[in-house]
Amino acid sequence: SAILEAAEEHRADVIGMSGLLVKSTVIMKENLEELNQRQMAADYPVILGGAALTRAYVEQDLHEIYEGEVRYARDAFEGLRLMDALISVKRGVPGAVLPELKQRRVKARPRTEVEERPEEGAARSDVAVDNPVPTPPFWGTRVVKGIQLKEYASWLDEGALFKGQWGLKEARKGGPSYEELVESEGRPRLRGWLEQLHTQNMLEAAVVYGYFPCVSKGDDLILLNDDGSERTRFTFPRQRRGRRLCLADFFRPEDSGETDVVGLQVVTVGSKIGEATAELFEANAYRDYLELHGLSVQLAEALAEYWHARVRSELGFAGEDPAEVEDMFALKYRGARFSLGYGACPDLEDRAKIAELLEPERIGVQLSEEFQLHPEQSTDAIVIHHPEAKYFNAR
Ligand code: B12
Repeated sequence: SAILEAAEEHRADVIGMSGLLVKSTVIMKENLEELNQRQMAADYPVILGGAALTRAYVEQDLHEIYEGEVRYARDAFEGLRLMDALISVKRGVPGAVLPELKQRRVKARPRTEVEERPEEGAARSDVAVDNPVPTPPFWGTRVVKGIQLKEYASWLDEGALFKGQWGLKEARKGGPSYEELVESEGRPRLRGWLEQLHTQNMLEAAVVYGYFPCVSKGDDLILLNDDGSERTRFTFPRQRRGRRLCLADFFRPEDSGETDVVGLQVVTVGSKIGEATAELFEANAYRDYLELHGLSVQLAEALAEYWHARVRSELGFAGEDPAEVEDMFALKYRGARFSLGYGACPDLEDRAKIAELLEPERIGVQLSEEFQLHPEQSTDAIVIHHPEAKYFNAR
């Protein structure tokens, strides 16, 4: 594979892989098996990181498989410590050892991708079935291009950007506080970047979205054709305890004789900004890379949130929106936007159904075989208008 070729070419000491989606953890496992097969495991210690991984999965499950060293890095700093240790061991520095693996506790695995069917006859939740069903302004799909940054910039979640992406935090007691850092660094840098994005025309925000007639049946959401026949079907997992929620419950049951409406959307901020971040990375301008990449992904999220607000307005209940943007991020509006791969709808394979319905190629977005959207700064969602629809974990 490309990774192994690059490792050989650059005579790498260690191979590092990053997994953002659960799917990528499966690919990592295959890569380790390939290293075993090619008898390269002894030459290449591997460090793994990323949101989709857990320490247990790497240091227990993958450790059992891989014939070389494989370690988990929670963040870049742990990655650096591991690098130091691995290199010292390799150079034969006296007394050099790798940090010990964490003790095996319960057998933990990453969230499985295999669908677990609920037991037969699992009861529906108590979600109301008499909520009003709004009428959409049109049925089918629409493409919207040329959305200006000023339209969605106010939807940027500064906390997620500054803390989650830029890593702003109080460094030590007595040093500047988070709030001070936001004022002195966060906001000025953000303003600078946004201006640059604007003047260099680096954002190409576009949306494809639509409204589809639908009903539910058990754990299924069934999208309908004009003549009422089935167009496509999503099967969602149901909670095994508590309220026994399932996304299907937020839609009118088939036997009610009524039809409901579901919104679907794919948004992207385009590919130019991804190219710009790649250039910064190539130029070893890591701080700028990290900032711009982090901003670009949060802008994708902001665009998704902005468009969801548009959908609420088109469905006629934007009047219930809270006044403060922070309350928007806390989901204090009617309904919710569920992205595939998250707790209530974990199966990334379902993204193919959204792609088929919305044809995001029309805004330059492709779904890869690993069910990832390209460009990276894109996200899809199922928009549900039911007042009780809020995030939950189904597995
Ligand atoms: C921001 C975000 C987004 C952004 C940007 C994603 C991106 N490409 O960066 C946007 C809005 C675009 C997005 C979209 C999606 N996302 Co998202 N997203 C996140 C979120 C909230 C943060 C990720 C992030 O950027 N973190 C900041 C970076 C710097 O951290 P990091 O990647 O973890 O890396 C650090 C460490 O892990 C470590 N590390 C990472 N790799 C490596 C490698 C080595 C060698 C070392 C040493 C260290 C190391 O070092 C880094 C610095 O400390 C996570 C949840 C979470 N809290 O992690 C979900 C998450 C990754 N997303 C998720 C999902 C499902 C999606 C979507 C599929 C949703 C959808 N249906 O549209 C899409 C996929 C996008 C696509 N193109 O197809 C899931 C993935 C789980 C899964 N089922 O696979 C997550 C885990 C959320 C969740 N809890 O379910 N997402």
